[in-house]
Amino acid sequence: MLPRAFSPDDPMIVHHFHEHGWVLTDDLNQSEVLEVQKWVDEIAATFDEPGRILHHREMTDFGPKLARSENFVPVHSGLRDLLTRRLVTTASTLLGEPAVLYKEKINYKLVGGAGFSPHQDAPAYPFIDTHVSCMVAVDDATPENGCLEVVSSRHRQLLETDDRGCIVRSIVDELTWQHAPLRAGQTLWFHSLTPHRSGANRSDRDRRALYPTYNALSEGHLREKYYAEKLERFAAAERGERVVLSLIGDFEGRPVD
Ligand SMILES: O=C(O)CCC(=O)C(=O)O
Repeated sequence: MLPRAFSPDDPMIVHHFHEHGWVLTDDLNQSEVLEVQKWVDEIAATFDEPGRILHHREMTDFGPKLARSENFVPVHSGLRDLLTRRLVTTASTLLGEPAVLYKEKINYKLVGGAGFSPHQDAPAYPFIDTHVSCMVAVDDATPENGCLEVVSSRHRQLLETDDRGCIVRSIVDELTWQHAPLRAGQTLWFHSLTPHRSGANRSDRDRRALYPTYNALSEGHLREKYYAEKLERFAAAERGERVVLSLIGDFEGRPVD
């Protein structure tokens, strides 16, 4: 179990983040959670046009399901406000300098959805050196439905990776993994070198989460460049046994034929 959640304006969050590589904040009240759940439903129902919102699907034991949506901030004012105004304040506090949104995604992990292999995020972030991400729980996240698992205080160096860009097995086995269950509306901020992974959703409840990533404004506004690069690399990628969601091969989901 993770310890207490902080208020986002508690100055202690910086110390906790630097010491452990993650910090938990209480961000949304109950009515805001309901609103964010509605917004996420709206994104899931939005038609994906090339160059606009990107949806990714996976095959589950219950049929094809949505696995991820990204690049939705331009088309949704509520989520734009949450990710580019409200949460950017905490991102700036944690980075120690003004932050700007680099990219955003919803990981749906619907019932039967796959998990993510152990990895650090930094290798998946071209163009930037100073960055922080968070998981905003849209639904309660539990060990049964595939909440994040993190390793504390191992965010100071890049660990050895395999050919998918995930942490090699011998190191994974030595690390101390800790489940990070979240209540809907809580936010887990984590360093881009914090090792993390998650299991499949083996429960009968969906586990949706928002994941914005911020970079230091001093490095520039790179969001459009990131999505252009991602689309180019996706177009060149070969089809394999797993769905490609990221610039590293961390997602364990099966492709939909
Ligand atoms: O949503 C999850 O379960 C894990 C997500 C993750 O690690 C990622 O998207 O890099």
